[in-house]
Amino acid sequence: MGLFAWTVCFALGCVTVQESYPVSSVSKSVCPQNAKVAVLGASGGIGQPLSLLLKNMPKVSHLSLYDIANTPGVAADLSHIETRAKVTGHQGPDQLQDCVKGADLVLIPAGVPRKPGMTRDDLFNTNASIVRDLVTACAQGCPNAVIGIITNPVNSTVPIAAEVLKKAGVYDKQKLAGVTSLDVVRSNTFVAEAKGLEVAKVDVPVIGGHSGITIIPLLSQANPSVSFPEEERERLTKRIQNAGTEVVEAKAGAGSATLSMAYAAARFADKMLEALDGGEGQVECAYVESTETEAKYFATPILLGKKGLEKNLGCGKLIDYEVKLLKEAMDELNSNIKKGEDFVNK
Ligand SMILES: NC(=O)c1ccc[n+]([C@@H]2O[C@H](COP(=O)([O-])OP(=O)(O)OC[C@H]3O[C@@H](n4cnc5c(N)ncnc54)[C@H](O)[C@@H]3O)[C@@H](O)[C@H]2O)c1
Ligand SMILES: *[C@@H]1O[C@H](CO)[C@@H](O)[C@H](O)[C@H]1NC(C)=O
Ligand SMILES: CC(=O)N[C@H]1CO[C@H](CO)[C@@H](O)[C@@H]1O
Repeated sequence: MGLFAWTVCFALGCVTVQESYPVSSVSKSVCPQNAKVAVLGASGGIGQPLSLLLKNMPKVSHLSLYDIANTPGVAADLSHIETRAKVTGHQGPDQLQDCVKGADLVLIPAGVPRKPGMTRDDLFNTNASIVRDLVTACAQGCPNAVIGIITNPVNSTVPIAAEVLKKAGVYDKQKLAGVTSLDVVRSNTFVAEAKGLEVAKVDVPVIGGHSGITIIPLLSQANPSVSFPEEERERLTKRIQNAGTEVVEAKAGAGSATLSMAYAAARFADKMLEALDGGEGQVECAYVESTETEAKYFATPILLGKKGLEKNLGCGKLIDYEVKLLKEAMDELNSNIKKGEDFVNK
């Protein structure tokens, strides 16, 4: 939402209401754009709360939900909420095209959890195949959409999505991202806690990949600037890297991070819709095709714009400790990326 202007949409069009302006500010219409947002995997632990948060966004005019199960129920439930987004539910592969057709933004939290007897490879292949098939549908139905991949392992599912889009001839690196916002959200929360800061004002960039040692929080670049004794910096870094496990253990068999992830994906979506609508200055860390390091995909702060993930803002200046983390992450990251690419091209 613009701070200095807000727009009320009447049946006849948009009216820009101006509030007190700083002298330099330019009048900007923030009439909600008519964004179609699709959630693929909408009935899941992340999909449901994410869909709820999206239903609450003024910019969303059509919330299109897809899953292989329970989508009619989730859609019916959300459709009773008194916000403008029209909600449609689509279930099963026959209805996938309808779901994604013409979408501006697609978020993918679809997956199948580990079942007894599944090997590591089975587990990888299951989500990998799901992402491959869902992105294949996007290539056909919404080739210009921004696609945010949430399904793990993100470090490999993003390269998978890229290969699929390349094969279909519609790949645009400005339109594909692994959603790593949860790493930033957690870093902001933990740093604010540690330093007694107001969390809404804390911003910690997180670079690298999206699991374990590949997650590299740049505490040295936190805004406002904070400093930690070496030991505390290490402890905090490890806590951020392993924060997913904290939730898994606390839930004791009942799942992993879903609510905080839904929040993080909604944060990504909100900034992206604002930027697609012409809003300036939206920056979010995301895992994208990159030339910042030797890893072909890498998360860094990205300036969002009308075309999507427009400008890579890079890693900034790292302190020695962060350089060390980066070195440790590189082999792992490179092999994850290759595994994703090989999966599509084998
Ligand atoms: N990026 C992140 O930071 C982050 C954080 C937490 C979890 N995750 C990942 O997000 C994914 C979803 O997690 P969850 O807890 O919501 O899982 P979940 O199992 O609760 O939900 C997954 C949903 O996907 C659906 N699904 C399965 N196959 C499908 C298909 N072919 N097409 C469409 N939908 C399909 C299922 O029916 C289910 O509703 C997982 O891969 C998880 O590891 C990512
Ligand atoms: C695949 O997604 C499920 C959630 O549906 C998740 O539990 C599982 O860990 C994911 N697999 C991998 C390899 O990350
Ligand atoms: C660091 C890390 O956990 N990386 C994961 C990235 O993805 C691969 C699959 O390609 C996983 O096996 C890794 O665990």
